[in-house]
Amino acid sequence: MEEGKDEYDLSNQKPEVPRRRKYNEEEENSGEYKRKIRIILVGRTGNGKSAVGNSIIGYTGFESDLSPSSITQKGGIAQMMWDDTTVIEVVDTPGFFDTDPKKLVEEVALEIVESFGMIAPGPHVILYVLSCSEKYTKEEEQTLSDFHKLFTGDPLKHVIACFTKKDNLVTKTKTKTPAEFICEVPKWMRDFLYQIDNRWFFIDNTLQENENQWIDLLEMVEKFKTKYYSNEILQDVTEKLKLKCIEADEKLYMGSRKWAMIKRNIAWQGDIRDYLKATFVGGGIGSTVGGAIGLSVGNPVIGAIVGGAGSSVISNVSKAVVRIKRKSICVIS
Ligand SMILES: Nc1nc2c(ncn2[C@@H]2O[C@H](COP(=O)(O)OP(=O)(O)O)[C@@H](O)[C@H]2O)c(=O)[nH]1
Ligand SMILES: [Mg+2]
Repeated sequence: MEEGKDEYDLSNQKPEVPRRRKYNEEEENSGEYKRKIRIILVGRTGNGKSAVGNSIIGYTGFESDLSPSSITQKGGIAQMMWDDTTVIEVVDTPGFFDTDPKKLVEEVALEIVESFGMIAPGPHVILYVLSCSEKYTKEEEQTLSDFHKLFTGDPLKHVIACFTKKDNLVTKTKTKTPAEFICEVPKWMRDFLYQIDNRWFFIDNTLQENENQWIDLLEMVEKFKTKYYSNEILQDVTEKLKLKCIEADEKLYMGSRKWAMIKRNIAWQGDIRDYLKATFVGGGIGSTVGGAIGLSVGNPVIGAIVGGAGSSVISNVSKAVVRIKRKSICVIS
């Protein structure tokens, strides 16, 4: 040993950075991974959902638009292999809650169910994306109550609040720490953070290498060893997916490539469209805006879900949808 050098001095040993790589879809067939963590990104358009998704997976899997004139409203699914053991599956969502009023009711309903199909049987983590660069508006507060209408039951124990645009906390004139920022958020948001046991995270998505931010975030995510979140809509969508497996007369594993394909296409299947009409349009919309598919209304789905009879519309209509008998042909991961 060198003179004067402490045997236990580890300062020269860089901690090993956990590896992440793009998940190869071919690997889906083998299903050889220890666990899969499903994360759904929700929040208002422009808050940075797609950018967070890309920061997590480490490649451009989602379209994150810089130009305000061409706001992207697309959802999608992308995966990353973490440390060769854990598949991180991220589902990005279009801004359900701030939908373009010109969008058709059916379109938004399809988007929701498509996203729910992709995240089926349910997300382990709901990343509620907020931005720390703008003042919070009434719409942002409204988004939270709309979120509860869509994510019924007990979603909060799965939620992490993710504040993007951390770089904006540092300006020429002042610097704020995330904790200082949190002290100044409006009461409704403080209450929300309290309800999620203060699981908040700040991220700067502009950093080229993202440094180790994604590791810190995934370490937070990792703590969710609990069962995934589900609700009536997710259960129904999952039943539909299982039916597709049965129809295909194959033993399909959730996690298989084919399963992933089915998930991607689920919302466009004829019976899913029927399901949607029954769930969203036939029930709620009918009571509020006349039931015509194609009607253009502000925030239509939320209107559809809560329209008239409050949140019970979901369960009532959902229960009316013919339930498919479970067959143990699909394996839930
Ligand atoms: N400065 C900065 N801009 C960000 C950050 N995250 C996202 N953005 C920008 O915010 C805008 C909206 O991001 P996007 O991911 O498309 O938001 P989405 O509509 O919620 O998916 C884009 O112009 C992004 O480049 C961040 O951490 N810092
Ligand atoms: Mg986006």
